[in-house]
Amino acid sequence: MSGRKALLHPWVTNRAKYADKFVPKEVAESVKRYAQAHRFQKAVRHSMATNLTSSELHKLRNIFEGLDTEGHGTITIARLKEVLEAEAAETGQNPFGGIDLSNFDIDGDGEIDWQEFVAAIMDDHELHNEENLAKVFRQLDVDSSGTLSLTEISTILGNEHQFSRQVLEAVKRNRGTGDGVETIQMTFDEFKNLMLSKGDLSSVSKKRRRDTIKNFSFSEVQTDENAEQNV
Ligand SMILES: [Ca+2]
Ligand SMILES: [Ca+2]
Repeated sequence: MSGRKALLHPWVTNRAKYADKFVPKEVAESVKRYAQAHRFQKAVRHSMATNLTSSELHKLRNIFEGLDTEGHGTITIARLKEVLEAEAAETGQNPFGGIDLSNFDIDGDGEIDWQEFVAAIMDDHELHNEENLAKVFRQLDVDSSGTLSLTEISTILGNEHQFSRQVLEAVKRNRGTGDGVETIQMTFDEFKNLMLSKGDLSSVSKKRRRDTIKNFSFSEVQTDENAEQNV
């Protein structure tokens, strides 16, 4: 069997098995929006992924297993790329075309595990659901104060302590108060705005968007800026 056939063989088998289940259009759209989301949203979605009910997970599980053709329980980014290229060769369409696949890999280990996968392809209505947002907010609010502190935000962002500070800086600028990031507490409404904002922190810092762009070095934000310049 040639290398290419070896690649395609289990893939084709799985395609038959999961006919019409592989990467539905709405999932591809969801992933595209995910790729544009800022890191804070991705990190929260990652936490939220553990809260989905089993029927919601079942649908996603089929897609994941269709991609995890060797049954390792994880998908390498290289493998996902191969599979999508095979899909494109067969159907003429790459559902994730134009998306940087490293967006899936939150911890940067080169592999996409189940939770990272769920975070990326979770339906937007799950993300936008007030109840789900409240639930994940309560989980993040370790001391049950009803607000999120720098320490609590740092927990979900892992080692990106500087980024946690930047998130609270945006909250601070929007409020226009003198509180420092060490003492400022993010409310649920601010959290919701941040989670529902598109691609940058503009809804958190509407008044000073230019400054936000300058101070935040998100690649997504820079893309936004470039897009504006090209108009
Ligand atoms: Ca990973
Ligand atoms: Ca708290």
